[in-house]
Amino acid sequence: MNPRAVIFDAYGTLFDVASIAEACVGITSDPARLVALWRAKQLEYSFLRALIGPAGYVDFWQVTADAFDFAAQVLDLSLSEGDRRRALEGWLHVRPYAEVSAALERLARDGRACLILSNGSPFMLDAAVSAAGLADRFTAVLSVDAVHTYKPHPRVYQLAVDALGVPAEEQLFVSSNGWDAAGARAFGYRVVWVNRAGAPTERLGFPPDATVSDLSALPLLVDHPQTEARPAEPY
Ligand code: LAC
Repeated sequence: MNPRAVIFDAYGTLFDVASIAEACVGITSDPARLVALWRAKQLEYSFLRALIGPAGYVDFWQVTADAFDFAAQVLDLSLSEGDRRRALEGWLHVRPYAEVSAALERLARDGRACLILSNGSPFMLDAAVSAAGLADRFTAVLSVDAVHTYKPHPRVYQLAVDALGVPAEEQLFVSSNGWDAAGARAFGYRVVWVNRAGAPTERLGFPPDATVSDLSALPLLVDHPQTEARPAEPY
């Protein structure tokens, strides 16, 4: 593929959102269900706020707090302020997937710029990247907060083009979120979809250039222009 830079989505791609269940132990008998409901509502609110437009923007920390309160009410949880704070702070030390550090190290060794481009607000991203010990792996951590909207709005994908002065088609965008992969492809990036969960292909058009099951295959894919992982499934 030989891109000049590799742009990573954060949550679900580098960081395991399911690990936030550890911060919810003790507040519900089913932390995994709470986190699944929470994450789905968080994404829904981000899409809706982007559609509302500038008046609808609040940062991702607020979106995350609002989604938590909704999910907690669905499950009829009665929580103290301390419980709520502990759960929310789970996002500040969300665990990276096991293969992330080695994959980033390998990409950096080859001299490639690696960036994050995420819905996360800057302090959330900085905290998670630092807690994971990955701060020196990234050339830049870009947040949608700079443009007050959310993925998959094209203004977000423009951020990495502007930051690097490199056209989208010379960069590789990597996301585990199928809708994010489609948005980045529609914008013009080359795209790898990290289908960790064996999820069905999103019916959005704009299929990825390649699909991998985790990030360990990425350095090889990037270094060898002829190498393609499993080709994107036809629609
Ligand atoms: C992000 C969301 C999509 O990191 O998880 O941008």
